[in-house]
This record gives sequence, structure tokens and C-alpha cells, in this order.
Amino acid sequence: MCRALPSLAFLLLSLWAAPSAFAQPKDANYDEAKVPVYKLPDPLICNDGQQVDTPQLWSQKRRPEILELFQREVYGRSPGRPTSMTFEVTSTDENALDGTAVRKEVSVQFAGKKDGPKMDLLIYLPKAAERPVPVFLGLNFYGNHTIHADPGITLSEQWMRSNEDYGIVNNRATEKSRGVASSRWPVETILAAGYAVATIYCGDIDPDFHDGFQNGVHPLSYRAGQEKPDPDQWGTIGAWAWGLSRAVDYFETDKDLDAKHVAVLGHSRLGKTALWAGASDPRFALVISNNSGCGGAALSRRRFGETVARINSSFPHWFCENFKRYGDNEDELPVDQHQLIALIAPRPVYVASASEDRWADPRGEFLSALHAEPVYRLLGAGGLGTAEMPPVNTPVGDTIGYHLREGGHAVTEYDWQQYLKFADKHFFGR
Ligand code: GTR
Repeated sequence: MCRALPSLAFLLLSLWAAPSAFAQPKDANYDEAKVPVYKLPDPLICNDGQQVDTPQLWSQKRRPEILELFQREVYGRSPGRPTSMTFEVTSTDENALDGTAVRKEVSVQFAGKKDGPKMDLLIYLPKAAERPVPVFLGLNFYGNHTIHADPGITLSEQWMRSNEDYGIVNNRATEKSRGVASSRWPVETILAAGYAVATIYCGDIDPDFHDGFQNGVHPLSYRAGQEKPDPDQWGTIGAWAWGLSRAVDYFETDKDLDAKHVAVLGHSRLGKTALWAGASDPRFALVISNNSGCGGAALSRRRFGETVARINSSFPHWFCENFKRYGDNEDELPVDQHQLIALIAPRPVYVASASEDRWADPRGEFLSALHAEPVYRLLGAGGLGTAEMPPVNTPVGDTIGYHLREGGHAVTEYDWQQYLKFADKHFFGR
């Protein structure tokens, strides 16, 4: 009994140190045979039962219906572009990365005030490329300075989750944090392929913890006396996606960047965000979801790995309040995640899974892509090209791309190789 105590204490300590352990309970279903029978809402049947058989009917009636349901029931409604928002270029280096790149930092001041809520955009563009340059845009988890060891990147001063390995002490970055996420951001490879890279720390827009929506951008849009979002108003994922749209607002003013060719991508919670950004803002020309899982590409009704109930209890701030109604009640959801992908049609979308990332339900991610296909076909775009889930490391698809990478929950060089190929095909026809 006594000997069991230290190991119990150790177990509790390790659970404390690894929040994802809390988020991945042993009782999660990982057995395909236990996936319940479910019926998906048809993206091509209107709420009143009308069959959608023309692109016009899709864009004028059915698409707005589905968008409304995702806003009201899942991610929440977001405000538009703030009227007083300003952009300030805070640094430029024409000879970054050994003279191969231009590095810019831009402060996006949402209320037009330097000390008000703002996000800092970091942009690299290939120096030799013809302008304007197409852009890969994504949020990062721990600050812009983590994507590359370049000492010229401003170290974030924002709150972030403490992480000893990443040199984040007392919720603040240190010099040791530089470049810690560089394996996820192969900047030189992206630049060499002719693209710019732009990133923002997600915590600039809304820190990733639940404080009742007092910090971050939410209070900017409160009515007089309002203290938190209404049940159908934006949660944190909605706010992050809104921030990505504000980055496009900036790109539209910068003649070095091609705002008509922006690929938005994200990993995991930020992959959910990339999908919602792409679905709700048609200016995103291409959308990439990397291991986005529950509330991202995975079908909620499968209840495989992470479920709606689980995600809402682990991360009560990510979705809108209305989404909580669907925990252990998925069949009542008026939408499922294949319709999120359908909202992106006919723009190219890529869904990537990883074989060991069962928590994110790779099969559910594949099926979402597959069940979005009828909308792509209606709009004259190619789909996945197969109804069978491909083996590992075998990318498939045309306008909807998909792969199941071997390995765990991460963004790897393999993933980026596929994204670059996919963007080359759709942006440059090569
Ligand atoms: C997990 C969460 C997932 C995913 C992931 C991440 O803890 O359960 O939905 O978002 O975090 O963002 O890394």
C-alpha cells in the first residue's frame, strides 16, 4: 500500500504536467465496431426539404443555411472588420535569413490604438520571387519567435502556457524559446517554393484559457453592459479565425503579397480554426487542416476518440455556448463536419490525418472529406477521387486532398511536401 503511494503521486503529477492526458480519457472509443449507426445531414437538401441541383441554389440558399447553422450552433457569430483597425509595419529586414528573404513584422491594432488589443504578424517573403507572392498563413501556439531561430524576430511578451522544454517560464517566453517550433515551419523550404509565410501567435487574439472572455478580442464587440458572448456568439476558435481574416485585410494593403492566393493552414485546435476561417471567409483561396480532429475535420456523429462532450468539458471556451447542447447528443446536431468542408467548395481543401493520432479520428476526417464531395461535384470541381481510405503515406484527391501520414499528432516535413504540391497545382497549375 505504502509502496503504491509514490507511484500514485507520480501519476497525478504527470497528469498535471500534460493537459492532453486529461483530454484523452481511457474510456474514449477507439473501436471501429463500436461506432454507432448514424445518419449525416445531407449538404444538398435544404432545411425545407428542397433538393439542391444547381450551383445557384447552392450558393443562394443552401450554403447560407449551413453557414448560419455553424455560426449559431458550433463556432458562434463573429463581428466584422473593426472600423477603426490600423496596421503598423514595426520592422522590415530586406536581408533576412542570409539575404534570401525579406522579413516584416506588422502590428494589427484592432481598435486603432497601439496599447489596445492587437496582433503581431510575422511575414517572410522570398527575396528573389516576383511580386505579389502567394502566402501560407497560419496561427502558431507559442509565439512568432518559435517558428524560426532568426534572432530578428520580436520575442512575444504575451501570456502563454508555461513549458519548460520551450523555455516558457511563468507564462512568458524567454530567449530559449526561439525556434522551438521550427520543425513545424520549414520556412526556407516554403520560401524556396515561391511562397511567403505569415504567422500570428493565437494568444495575441485570445489567450487559450477560459477567463469568461474578458481578455483577448471578445470585449471589443460587447454591447453596453454585455459581459460575455451570447450563446450564439463566438468562442475562442471563432476569435482566432476572425484574426486570420484580419491578416487578409492587411495583405490586401501590401503590394508584395498576393491576397487572392492565400492558403490558410493550421494544426490541431488551429486546424479547426483554419477550417472555420476558410468556411466563413471566401477570401481564403485554399484551406489546409492538419490533424484537426473533433470540431475540425472529424465527423462528430462517429464519437470516435475525442467527442463533443469531452471537448466542451476540456475546453469550454473554444466553441459557442450552444454547442454544449450536443455533448452525448450528437444526432441532434443540425450539421456535421463534412458540411464545414462543403462550405469551402469549390475552393481547394486538404485534410491530413496521422496514423497514430486516433484521438483525432483519422477515419472520421477522411469521411468528412468524402461526404463533402457531392458539393464539389455540383460546383464542377474534382473531389477526392476515391471512396476508400488510402493506406499510409499515399496522398489522394484533386480539389479535395487527403493523406494519412504515418506517425503521431504533429506537422512534419512530409505534410508540408504535400501542401506545397497541392498549392503548386491549384495556384500555379504545375
Ligand atoms: C487536444 C484536444 C484536441 C486538439 C489538441 C491540440 O488536447 O483534445 O482537440 O485540439 O489538443 O490542439 O493540440
